Amino acid sequence: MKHLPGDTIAAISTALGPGAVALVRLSGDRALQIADSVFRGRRPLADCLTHTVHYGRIVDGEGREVDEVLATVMLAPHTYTTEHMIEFGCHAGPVPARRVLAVCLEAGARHARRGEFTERAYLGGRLDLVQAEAVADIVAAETPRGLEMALGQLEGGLSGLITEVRSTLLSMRSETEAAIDFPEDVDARAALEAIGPLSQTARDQVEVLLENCAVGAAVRDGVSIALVGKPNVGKSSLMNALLMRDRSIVTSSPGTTRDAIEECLHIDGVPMRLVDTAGWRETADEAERAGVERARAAARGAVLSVLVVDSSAPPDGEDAVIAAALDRRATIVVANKVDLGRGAEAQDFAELFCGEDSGNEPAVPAVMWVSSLTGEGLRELRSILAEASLGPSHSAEALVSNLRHAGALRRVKACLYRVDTLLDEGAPFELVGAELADATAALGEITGETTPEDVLQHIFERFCVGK
Ligand SMILES: Nc1nc2c(ncn2[C@@H]2O[C@H](COP(=O)(O)OP(=O)(O)OP(=O)(O)O)[C@@H](O)[C@H]2O)c(=O)[nH]1
Ligand SMILES: [Mg+2]
Repeated sequence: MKHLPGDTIAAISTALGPGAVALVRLSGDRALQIADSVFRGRRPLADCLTHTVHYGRIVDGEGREVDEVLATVMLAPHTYTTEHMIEFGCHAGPVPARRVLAVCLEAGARHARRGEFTERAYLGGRLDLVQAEAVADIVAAETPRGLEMALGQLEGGLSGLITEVRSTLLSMRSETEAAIDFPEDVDARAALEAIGPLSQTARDQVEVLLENCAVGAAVRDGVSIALVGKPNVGKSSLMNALLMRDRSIVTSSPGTTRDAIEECLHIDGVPMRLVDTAGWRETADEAERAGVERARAAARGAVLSVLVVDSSAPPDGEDAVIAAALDRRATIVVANKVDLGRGAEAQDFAELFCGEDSGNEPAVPAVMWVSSLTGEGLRELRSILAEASLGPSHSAEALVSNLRHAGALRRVKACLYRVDTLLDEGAPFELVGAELADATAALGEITGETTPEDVLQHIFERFCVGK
């Protein structure tokens, strides 16, 4: 995978299309030499100071002018790739940038593969793999919150936490190795006493990272929120009010919505996928029954459920049946139609989720009084939805949004549980050592120390050419 010295790459680094400036980038040992063979300015770029900008023209092999450019000189090692880099700022539009790139290629540069500039930053040791992947996420970020998360990872927040886990593993390994290598000097019981608590620490650290996985994925892809409830309580009206457009059909007859209707929405930079569902009820109508089945499935699949009830009447057995199918820790109760009055206390709705005996159990869902018709209470509901989607305690930089990272962390966790069992059973330290070696390797795959070649290829293929 290591690139050959002298292999200098070039690519257009800006999107092709109307705009003011397009960038053609060169990186590698011969970047200056190749640039000087096509650039005509007051002096050769090789004679210029690093991180300076110079006006000039690009000419082709026959001396014909190709474009007027600003050349930026950046000398190794303080560059994006850690190699010598030149960037030509050309006139935008597809033709000038392509022609400038073409003359650079004729002069000896090789066209860069997708993500090859970032790959060189990784190979040059400037970014670890988590940070390189964060670069791809920054480019792909669709919300301010997603961008914040990717920037946090680029600055090394996640890598820092992983380093902590690694150092705990390292301490465990050195204790284990000592017990293996010097059985006469190391008391087995003392070794066990040292390794046990470390193992607990490592498990806790991995657990925290894994908890953040789900939130990270939510920040990137949006949490799914199912709107469920009896027919006619105003689920579709609420969906439309939150979306601020007429997406779902609303009528005064119960059983209007038959299918699950999904729409994306951003609140405070948090992406969400709202699902309006059919009202739950026993029915002989085949299509409606299928709709109710989909509603149940939507509630099971959603990260969060919003149980919509009619605020103007006390909750009844039908509401209770629906509540029983929901996870109360992941449910918000919306008492809709508050413009018609409050037919019950908040407590009565919250108690849909508590049996007689469990009245003082924690995690009773919040009850929000809302009117989809007048808009009352919608602002509060929006902020509750955003907050509940993220959980308040998650710092953006340490969110694990990457499936690859989550998979590796789960392998580390499995190894640590096996270590515990081995310690309990008084198994030979060699077996413990082997598990710890596996855990360290799995962890190293996240930051790139032990990532297999094909995985690396796959990661950099996510980038565009020129990044
Ligand atoms: N006064 C009042 N009426 C509302 C409110 N929200 C909805 N409605 C009315 O209640 C009726 C049912 O609204 P929908 O949004 O279709 O109810 P739904 O829960 O989607 O019903 P199904 O799709 O049949 O399950 C309509 O006549 C709405 O205009 C509200 O906040 N206040
Ligand atoms: Mg509806």
